[in-house]
Amino acid sequence: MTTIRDAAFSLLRRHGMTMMFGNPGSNELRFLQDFPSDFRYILGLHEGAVMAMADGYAQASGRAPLVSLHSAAGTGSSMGVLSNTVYSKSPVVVLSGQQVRDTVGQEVMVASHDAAQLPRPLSKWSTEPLSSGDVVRSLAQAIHLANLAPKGPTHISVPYDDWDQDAGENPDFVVRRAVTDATALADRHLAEITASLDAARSPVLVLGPEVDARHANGDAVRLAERLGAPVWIAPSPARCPFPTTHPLFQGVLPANVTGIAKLLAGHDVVLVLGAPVFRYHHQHPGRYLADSSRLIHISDDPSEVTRAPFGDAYLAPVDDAVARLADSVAPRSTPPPTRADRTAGLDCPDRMHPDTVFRTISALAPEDAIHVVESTSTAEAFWSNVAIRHQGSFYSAAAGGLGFGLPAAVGVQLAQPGRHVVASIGDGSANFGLVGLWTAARYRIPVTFVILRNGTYGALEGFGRRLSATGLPGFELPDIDFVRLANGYGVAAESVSTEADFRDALTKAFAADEPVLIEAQTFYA
Ligand code: TZD
Ligand code: CA
Repeated sequence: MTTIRDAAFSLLRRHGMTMMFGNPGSNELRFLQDFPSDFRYILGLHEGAVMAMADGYAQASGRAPLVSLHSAAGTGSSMGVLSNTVYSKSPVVVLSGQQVRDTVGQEVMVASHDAAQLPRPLSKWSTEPLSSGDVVRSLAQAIHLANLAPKGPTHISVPYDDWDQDAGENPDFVVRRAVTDATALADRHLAEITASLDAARSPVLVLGPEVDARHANGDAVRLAERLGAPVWIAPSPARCPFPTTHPLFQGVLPANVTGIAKLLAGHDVVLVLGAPVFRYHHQHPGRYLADSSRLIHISDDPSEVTRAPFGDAYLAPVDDAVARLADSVAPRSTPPPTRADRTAGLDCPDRMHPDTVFRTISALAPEDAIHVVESTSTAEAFWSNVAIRHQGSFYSAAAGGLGFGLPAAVGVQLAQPGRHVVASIGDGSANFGLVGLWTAARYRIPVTFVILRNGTYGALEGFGRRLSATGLPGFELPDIDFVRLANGYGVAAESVSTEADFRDALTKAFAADEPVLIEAQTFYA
């Protein structure tokens, strides 16, 4: 007899989903029993960290992991991070354990009442199969949907007495079927966009996370160079789609209407590739775009193309579109644009400016290092100082939900064991995912964690000023000792307050084959 559990593991194996992140409870044990030796289970000590590790792994490997969570309480604990996962479009399949089928209606202990509903606004699809006979097919649907564009998290809740049932005579059909995304921009649409770009006096490119997710970075460079077009990264970036060292690179667009309209005003055609139009944050009412500009938007996401309030959109995969546009547009020779110079901030005697932290990281990290960043007030310092040259080199919380960065770095490092991962995390943000340190130590995952300790929720001070919100309660964070916290989780750590000491600490951390935490004393700037 093939059990539903056997069939489920065959299905996961067939889709290369042998990496599992989890935190178990009583409902999950019958699924996890006799754990197959070709699977790997990474334990996280809180579901937020579990979800972030899985999200980082999914983004950096391009492969969907399975996330095994306890019923309502466990799944519920993951949802802050899940708010990022749905926007980073990470293919993650969440499997929640459920009480015995016949008892859920009575709401016995650890039954999840209305389980499919629980993570619904934050997942692409969520289900609890109506019978044990539909578990394997439902799991397959969750896997296919997570992996089809736009990718994203899916959720399935399975009562634990289902796993030992007979899978019946058809599970092999479900296990072996393939579902392929065969969509591409039609030739006539390619010709339309090409004609608009060729007719443009001054085109500009705005690139989003999908370019990096689909490994279209190289073709984006080709397209920009053919057009001689300056390149911006779409606001609040979760990934880096273009080399920041390239002469056509301009920077990251600000997350407000008037700021973007002003920076794009001189361009008659704005081509947005693989980003929402736009993910604003700060309220600055105004016209979206100059009247003389036209915006063309290419994305594989029906929600993204339909919810945008301006521009003409094409629903298409961006890698194919960029590659073909780079071949089809007429080459032109335009002198490269200039980038405004910025003066770096100065250190205090016993604290570093964030510019110093990122300049030092960039100077000492290997050139293909991967940066996972969750340090909210230092975005400008990061983008002004850190050189990013390759695909898959930057990850940040796609919806700004803290608790992603620190554990996500652990998942990214698992996915990319050949590259160094540097996690630059604020002293506020770090506490939302600190338990990720334990997983890094437990499995010897050699991330370099840099905690920027400015002693405050810095970004909220800035927001407070913008919103003219006075008389706020204190946002200071004194007396958090990250060296002792890291040591408590089994991670070696030291605290530094000068550039020279930071250089020494980083050099040692990059040479180590285990996780290291550096608490960098900084100030809010
Ligand atoms: N809770 C969660 C889960 N996500 C959030 N984004 C917030 C609260 C609100 N929040 C921000 O948006 S930024 C921030 C908070 C609390 C402060 C982060 O402080 P930090 O970085 O020390 O990590 P800075 O550089 O000091 O701002
Ligand atoms: Ca801080």
